[in-house]
Amino acid sequence: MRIDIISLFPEMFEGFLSSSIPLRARKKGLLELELHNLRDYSTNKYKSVDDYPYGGGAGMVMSIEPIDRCISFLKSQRDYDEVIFTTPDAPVLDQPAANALSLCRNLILLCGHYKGVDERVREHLVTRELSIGDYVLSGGELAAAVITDAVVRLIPGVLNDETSALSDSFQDGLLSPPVYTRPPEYKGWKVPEVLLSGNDKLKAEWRYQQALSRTKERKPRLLDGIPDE
Ligand code: 6GU
Repeated sequence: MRIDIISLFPEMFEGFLSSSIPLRARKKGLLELELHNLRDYSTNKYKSVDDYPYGGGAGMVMSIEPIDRCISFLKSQRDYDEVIFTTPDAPVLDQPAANALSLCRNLILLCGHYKGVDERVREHLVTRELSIGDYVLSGGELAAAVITDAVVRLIPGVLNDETSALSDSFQDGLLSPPVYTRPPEYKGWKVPEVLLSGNDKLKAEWRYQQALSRTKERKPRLLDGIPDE
């Protein structure tokens, strides 16, 4: 997969990209990730990328021209499955959406900023909009990093067996059951007896029941599509 991130603050991605799963994916040759500084696509001498809003109101608006120039350049190099704009007024990323995006070959992530972007960008250049939750961040960069992480870890071969995405919370529509490791007792706090037994069937059943009751208690919405036991 190739992901092109267009941002006013590409340096915000450095820490994220030099560690963690995306780095692993890049080293394995499963991910190509390129950052593009929007300022490089500005044509005026001040390298400005924003302007005052028509009709007034607070804050600056990201201009269409540098964004169009950047996206057009990228599109001249290859076809893209989606041009995604990160903005808090969009549908919230969920696991099914991450699963679907992980099947794409080429993605553009455009990070929103200031009071927003000229609406014509959303109308004509963007194919999809995503938020990561109902709160406001200072910019779309952290959201783009979250989306990238959620998607990249699903690319086949990025994770190894132990960390396989197939056993994630949400992936089978259930939260993960609680987990324990040695010692079996610490300060009198005990690991559930059933997990210390040799009975694999019983242990699997326990894990499933825990996953189910956890989901019912904490995120019942996830059970909407799943028939009762
Ligand atoms: Cl995508 N952008 C911003 N600025 N804030 C957010 C967000 C995105 N998602 C949640 N909050």
